[in-house]
Amino acid sequence: MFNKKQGTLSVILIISALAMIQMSCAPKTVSNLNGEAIIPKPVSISSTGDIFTLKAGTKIYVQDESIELEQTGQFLAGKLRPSTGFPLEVIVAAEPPKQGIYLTLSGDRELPGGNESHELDITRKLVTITANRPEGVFRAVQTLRQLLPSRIEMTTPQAGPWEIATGLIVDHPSYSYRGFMLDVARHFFTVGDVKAVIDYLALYKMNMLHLHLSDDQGWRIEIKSWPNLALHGGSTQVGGGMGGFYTQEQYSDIVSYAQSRYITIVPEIDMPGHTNAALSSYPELNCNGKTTELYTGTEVGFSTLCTGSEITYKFIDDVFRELAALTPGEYIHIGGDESHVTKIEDYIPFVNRVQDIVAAHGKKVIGWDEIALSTLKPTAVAQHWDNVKNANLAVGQGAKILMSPASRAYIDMKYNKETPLGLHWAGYIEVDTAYIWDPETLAAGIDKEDIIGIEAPLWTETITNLDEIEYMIFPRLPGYAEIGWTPATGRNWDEYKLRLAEQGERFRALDINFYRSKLVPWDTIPN
Ligand code: TNX
Repeated sequence: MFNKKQGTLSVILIISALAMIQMSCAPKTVSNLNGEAIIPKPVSISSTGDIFTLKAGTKIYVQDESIELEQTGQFLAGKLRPSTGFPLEVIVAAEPPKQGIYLTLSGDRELPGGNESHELDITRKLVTITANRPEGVFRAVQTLRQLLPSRIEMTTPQAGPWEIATGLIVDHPSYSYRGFMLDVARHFFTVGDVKAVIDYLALYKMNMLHLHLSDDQGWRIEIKSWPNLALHGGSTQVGGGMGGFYTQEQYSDIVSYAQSRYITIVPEIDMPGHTNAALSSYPELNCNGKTTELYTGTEVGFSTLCTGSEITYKFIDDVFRELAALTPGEYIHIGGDESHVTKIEDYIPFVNRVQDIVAAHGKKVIGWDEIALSTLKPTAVAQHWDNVKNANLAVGQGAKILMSPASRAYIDMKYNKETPLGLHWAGYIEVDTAYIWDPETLAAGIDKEDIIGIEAPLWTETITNLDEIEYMIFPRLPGYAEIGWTPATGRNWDEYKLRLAEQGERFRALDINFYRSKLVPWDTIPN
């Protein structure tokens, strides 16, 4: 029987329930995959106008192929569970499912664009991620994260709905090396800090993390055959703080954490300059046999290994043997920059010999652009930071270039005069300056085929903790990721800044400390 009172009550209940849904999160009225603020911008997106909804019963299926797909399935579930509160079971499937999320390899259907190439095919019931290799599946999972509302990144339960616009995304990177460098020598950062950075790189599909492990102010990796390097050379930092170093076990933990996100660690031991921490740990490395004092200032270019002495090469051989054993990646970085007190006639044979040592341990050399003054091996990579002449010398020898032009890519440069952190010797780098450049047209004589990719180095003379790292890298890092991933023809600042503005909500959900550049319309974000 209809009861008027009950009827009124239920109408009120229905209306307030609807209002609550409305208030919590308005459901998508228009679904347009093409309008999503993905960074880096995918190569191709086509929208089909429908909606896929992640629900309490959604399952993540992985093709019965490799343990790696299952790990990536677990990575995805681990990201989605805290905010959705859904169980999101990961299931190994022999057959493609009818609904849910399905991670699969392309098998015979090789997608163009290499190992990281992938597709996301999103229909009303099913999201299918297909890639040539597991690393492509992992990259696609980052796109999926960005297609969900920003609050998906939060670690406490949030209100749904968890909707994704339907359509097809086909994607692959422009450059195979898309990197970031963290200077852990000027200031030491914990394993936890480095892992946080690795997670930020992963979200924007970056794939290389260069760790600057030694400099005048500190030696940060345990070398068992030369224990004093870390024990003494790692005992301080810029400003005189405690410093620190990674034991080999901790370092391996960083390497495997990165590996699980398909990020390669490139370890750097800088030489023959930038070596005071080593010179201070072992007197025999100095030409005069005397120990130097530890150094906590920020000058550069005053130290050098003794290039004429055999013990120097024994030291380098031991260090690179141990380091190579900890390094699954193909590269070891030998530094080579700003050796102002090494005579050029000593520097050239030194770098040549160090290249042989690295090769003997099965690795390829990367070095700052000055290494091009020596005879480069064809597999060597010169990291262009300063002198275009050096980069041209490298190309002339058949070597490849890693692009880190200081005036564009040095993420330790201040945004503007008011920026409290960072340096400005290479200029001020606002978010637009960081974004609007193209590696292949930057320097005469260096073309696309000469370039392996780009890297944004964070030198840490003025940076002391993760909060400060975040402030310098956000919001510039996603721009470098896009320069490395998206072809220049697909990049435009006026369009990019709108996508970046939407990423601001994601930074907040991830609790990232970022610079609110006035050039970016962060209209939804209070300061
Ligand atoms: C130059 S870049 C250096 C570093 C400093 C940096 C500060 C390079 C290869 N050498 O030693 O930390 O400038 O921006």
